[in-house]
Amino acid sequence: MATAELVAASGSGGADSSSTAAFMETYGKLKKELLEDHASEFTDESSLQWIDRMMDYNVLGGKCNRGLSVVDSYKILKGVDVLGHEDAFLACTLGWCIEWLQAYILVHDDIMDNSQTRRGKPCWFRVPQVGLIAVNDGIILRSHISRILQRHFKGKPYYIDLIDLFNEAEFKVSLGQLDLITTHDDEKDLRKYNVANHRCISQYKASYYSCYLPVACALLVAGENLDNFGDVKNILFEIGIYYQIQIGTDIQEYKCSWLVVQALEHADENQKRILFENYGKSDPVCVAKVKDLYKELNLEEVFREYESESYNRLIVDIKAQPNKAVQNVLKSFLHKIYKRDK
Ligand code: DMA
Ligand code: MG
Ligand code: MG
Ligand code: MG
Repeated sequence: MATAELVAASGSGGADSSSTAAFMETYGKLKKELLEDHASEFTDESSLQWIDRMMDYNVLGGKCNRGLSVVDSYKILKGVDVLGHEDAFLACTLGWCIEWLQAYILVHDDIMDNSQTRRGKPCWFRVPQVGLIAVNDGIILRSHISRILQRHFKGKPYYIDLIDLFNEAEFKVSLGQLDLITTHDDEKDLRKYNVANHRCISQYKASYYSCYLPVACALLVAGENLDNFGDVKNILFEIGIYYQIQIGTDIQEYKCSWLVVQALEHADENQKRILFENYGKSDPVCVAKVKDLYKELNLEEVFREYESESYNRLIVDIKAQPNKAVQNVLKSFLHKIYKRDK
């Protein structure tokens, strides 16, 4: 299941239609400002049109769960249902910065993975005339974030923290992307895959920018010092690890997925042999053998157990947070991601 579908399936998560409308409106404003900058930088109209189309193609089209989470989290921190105009704009703007970051990450990810489609459309680099210009487009999207932050946050006391945060998020994702190395044909070695490795990769690839970044943005706008929220970071990392499990459909791609590391933990020698022989092959017969083995090992049940244990532990950790508003932010986040039977 793709990331976006997954989160959509997990419920509204608190973003009502009016906050979604305000969020979309903010996109229009941010895009217009960026294009006005570009208009003074370019003499030729076609570059401007390129960037315009490239932004819409890549920044829009997802469910915006990460971005909307900034707004939700900020409302909860402030204890209000409706934000004032200026506050709403700042929260939406940071939400969009995360969506822009995601767009940049995915444009490059699809090239590296040689993927075909993204969010139901051809990957940007597959669009006629785009090709490897998409590498540069990714860099432009990343640079847009700096522009947006500069324009709207430069005077704020937390401006530098925001910049650090986005730099760190970008760096963490690129470290996570190094998992590609272990999928190379001459590097394939299932013995390198284990629970600890998997945790590390999903923390870098997903947790930091998908879970921690939205809440950290909201905390900064609320005037908090992130140094005081180390536990919050750890809690959001745990949520992110769970989140990443549900993203993976990665047998053919030889990914270090939650399922495969659990299979390796639970398999006997014979079952391990089946994994070693069939994992990471595109042949549907091999894929089916891996899936059958997952069933045989009852990984669905292993998952349910992990899910409820991890959920219960998180609830305890969240309740231990001294700040009630922060507890509520974390609970809201937890319930967006964990769609357990209630
Ligand atoms: C891409 O990872 C996502 C990030 C955050 C780097 P992936 O290639 O496993 O995911 P997808 O299947 O969405 O391309
Ligand atoms: Mg990919
Ligand atoms: Mg990838
Ligand atoms: Mg994938």
